[in-house]
Amino acid sequence: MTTITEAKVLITCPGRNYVTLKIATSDGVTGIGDATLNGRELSVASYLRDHVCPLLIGKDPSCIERIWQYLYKGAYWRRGPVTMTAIAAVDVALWDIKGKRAGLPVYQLLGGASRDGVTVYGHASGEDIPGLLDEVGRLLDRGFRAVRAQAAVPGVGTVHGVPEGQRNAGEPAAVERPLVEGWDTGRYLNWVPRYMAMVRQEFGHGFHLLHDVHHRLTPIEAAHLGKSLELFRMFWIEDPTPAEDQEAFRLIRQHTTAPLAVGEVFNSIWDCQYLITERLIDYIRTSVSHAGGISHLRKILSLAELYGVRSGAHGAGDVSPVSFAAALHVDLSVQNFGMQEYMEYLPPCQEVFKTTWSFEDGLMHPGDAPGIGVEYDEEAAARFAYDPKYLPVNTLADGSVHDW
Ligand code: GCO
Ligand code: MG
Repeated sequence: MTTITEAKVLITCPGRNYVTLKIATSDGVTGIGDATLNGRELSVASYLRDHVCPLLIGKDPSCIERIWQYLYKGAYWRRGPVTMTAIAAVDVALWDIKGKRAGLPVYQLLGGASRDGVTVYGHASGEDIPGLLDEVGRLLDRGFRAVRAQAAVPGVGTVHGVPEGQRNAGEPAAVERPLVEGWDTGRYLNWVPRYMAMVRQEFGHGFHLLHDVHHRLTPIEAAHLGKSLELFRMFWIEDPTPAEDQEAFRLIRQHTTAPLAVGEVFNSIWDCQYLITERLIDYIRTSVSHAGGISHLRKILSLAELYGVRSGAHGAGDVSPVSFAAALHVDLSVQNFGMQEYMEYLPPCQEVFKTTWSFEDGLMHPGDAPGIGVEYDEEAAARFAYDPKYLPVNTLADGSVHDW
C-alpha cells in the first residue's frame, strides 16, 4: 500500500502571506494544498503542524473522503475557519496526488469539463469615477467579460476594494494593529447608483457587472441598494449584509430582483443550508480553501444545483494560486458554475507558484498537467519571509465598530 511519508507546512510572503501544505507519499509523489487564512495565518499553520500532520503519516493517500471524515469528525470540534482551512489544505493536496498518480488533471477526475472555459471577473477599483471608468476600460480591453466595480465614496476616505497604490494586491494590511477605515451608509447608498449609471453609459451592457458590499448594510438598506441598481442589470450584489444571518436574505429577496451572492466567509455546508434550500440567494461564493477543500465544496455545489443556485467561488489575492487552480478545476467540471473571481497574482508570487492555467478572451482553463497544475518552488519561497499583517477594522463616524 502506498502511504503518506511526510506532511510539512511552508510559509512565504511573495507580496502577501501564503501558507502551503506539502504532502509526500511512499511512491515518490508530492501534492500541495493551500492553508492560507488572511490575517490569521499562523493559527492554521499550527493546527496543521501540531495536530494534523502527525496523523497523516502512514495513511493511504488515495482515501480522500475517509481522511476528510477522520479529520472532521475525529477533531470533535467541528467547522470554523481554522479547522476547515486546515482540512481543505489536506484535501487539495490529496486530490493533487491522486491526479498525478493517475496522470490526469483534477477536473477529469471530477467528471470532465462541462464547458470550454471558466468565466472570470476582474476588479475595477477607482478613487473617483474617472479612475473607475479607466479601470473598467482596461479590463474590457484585456478581454474580461465580467467586471466588479467599486469606487471610493466621497467624504468617507478609504474604502474596501480601493487599497491605495496596490489595487490588485488586496486589502491594506497593517503590521502592529489593524488600519481603521471609516464608513457612512447614507453617502454610499447615494453614490453607488451614480457610478454604476456612468459605467453602463460609457461601456454599455455587453459585459457582466458585479459589486461587493462587503457585509456593510442592514437588510432593508440592502433591499434599497438592490432596487436602486436594478436598471443597471447587475450580475450580482455580493455580501449585502453580514453573512452569518441567513434569515436577513429573506427580507432583501422580498424587495429586489437584484441577484444576490454570499459565502466567502462561510466554511461549511451548514452555513448556507437554508440560503440554498429556500432559494434566498442566486450564487454561493464559498472558496476551496476556506470551506473544506474540493470534496466539501462539491457537496455544497451539488446541494445548490438542486435549487438552481450557481457557484461563484471566492478568488481574492489571499486565496493562494493553489486553491485558485483547484477552484478552476471545480468550476470547469460542475454543471451549476456561475462566475469565478480572479484578482491575478503579483510577479513575485509567480516565482513561488508555477501555474499551468491560461486566460484567453475572458475565459480561464486550469490546464492539463496531472493534478492541480501548480508547483511550489521551495527555494524561491524561502527568499520571502513571513510578514505578519492585520486586515482593517471598519468604524462609523462616532468611532463605533461597524461590519467589515
Ligand atoms: C472579495 C473579498 C476579499 C476579502 C478578502 C479578505 O474579493 O470579494 O471581499 O477581497 O476582503 O478575501 O481576506
Ligand atoms: Mg467579497
